[in-house]
Amino acid sequence: MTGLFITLEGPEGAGKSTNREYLAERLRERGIEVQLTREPGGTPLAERIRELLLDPSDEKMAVDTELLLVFAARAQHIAEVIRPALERGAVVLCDRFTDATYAYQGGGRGLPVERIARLESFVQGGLRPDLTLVFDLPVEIGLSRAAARGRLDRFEQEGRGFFEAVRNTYLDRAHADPARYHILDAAQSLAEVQRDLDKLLPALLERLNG
Ligand code: Z5A
Repeated sequence: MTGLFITLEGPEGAGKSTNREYLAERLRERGIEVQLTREPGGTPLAERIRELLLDPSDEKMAVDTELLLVFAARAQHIAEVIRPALERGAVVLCDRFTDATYAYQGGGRGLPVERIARLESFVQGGLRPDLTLVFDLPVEIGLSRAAARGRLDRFEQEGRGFFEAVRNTYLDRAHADPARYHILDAAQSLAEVQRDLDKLLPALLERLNG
């Protein structure tokens, strides 16, 4: 595959969606094809699974059900969107991917890492992001940005300890593999975050061409 697979990760309200659009613009103005997408979701079927995952319902979802739904959506997304885009040579900018599973179902829910890793191999084969941007910020700032949007989804209703575990899992994974991850300080102003993204662009373009 000749494209570049970039994922954007981080806790709630970290600015992933906002900065995904910004990065897409910077790449498109250079004539590069960009596939914008997100997880859970990215295809009509996977978006229906997303609704199941986010909708707060009276029936408590078992953690393994949650894990399997996340990977069911991912299998569809990879087959229909991610692999075809990479085969065309596009840059795929994906708002969350499997690092979110390690952070939320692993760190947040406490599922064993090995269970997640087995599903990762089964569903993805060798597919891994080329680069993962981790938008890091203190939990209380992210939660206040999310709360400003109104109705909270099923994950956003979790307590502070859950989100601390999510954040720590992202940071641990990023520190363990600095070649793949780049941590951005998402507590800065949007202009400052985007200035940091601008600094990353030359290296991204080099990887795409190289
Ligand atoms: N999930 C999971 O459990 N397991 C998995 O494997 C996957 C996902 C893939 C849906 O994700 C949920 O799915 C997620 C984890 C779970 N849990 N939750 N909740 P999502 O990505 O759709 O949900 P989200 O993280 O809540 O998205 P978000 O809150 O929209 O965050 P964001 O995309 O990072 O932020 P944003 O929309 O760009 O910005 C939020 C607001 O902050 C907005 O008003 C911006 O204008 C503002 N903003 C952004 N940056 C700044 C700065 N720097 N300063 C000030 N204000 C800012």
